Amino acid sequence: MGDLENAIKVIVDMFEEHSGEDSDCLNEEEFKRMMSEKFTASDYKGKLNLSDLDEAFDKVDKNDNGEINFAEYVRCMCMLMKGYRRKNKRGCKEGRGRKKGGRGGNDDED
Ligand SMILES: [Ca+2]
Ligand SMILES: [Ca+2]
Repeated sequence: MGDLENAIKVIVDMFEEHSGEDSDCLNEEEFKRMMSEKFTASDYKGKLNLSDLDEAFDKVDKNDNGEINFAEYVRCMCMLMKGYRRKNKRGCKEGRGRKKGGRGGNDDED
């Protein structure tokens, strides 16, 4: 399996593994358990403040229904990837200092 396929598999499987059989969602408890098991590094602080799982849950639960569905989970993974990338200061060199386009330094919103 290629690296990308493997990464996708890990992310999807992690959702399946933690969402349980009650519903195709992560409830608050399931979400918190997953985060504390899977994110041991404390430096993912770009978008999600993982030191405060209550806050993280509220942030990820976009429609405020008390559960994380797959779409919200995927968003969460995107936020973590952005945070990881920011942490490692990776990015297009050409992009640095660019002002036009309205995305300069703030890709937090979507
Ligand atoms: Ca569940
Ligand atoms: Ca939700």
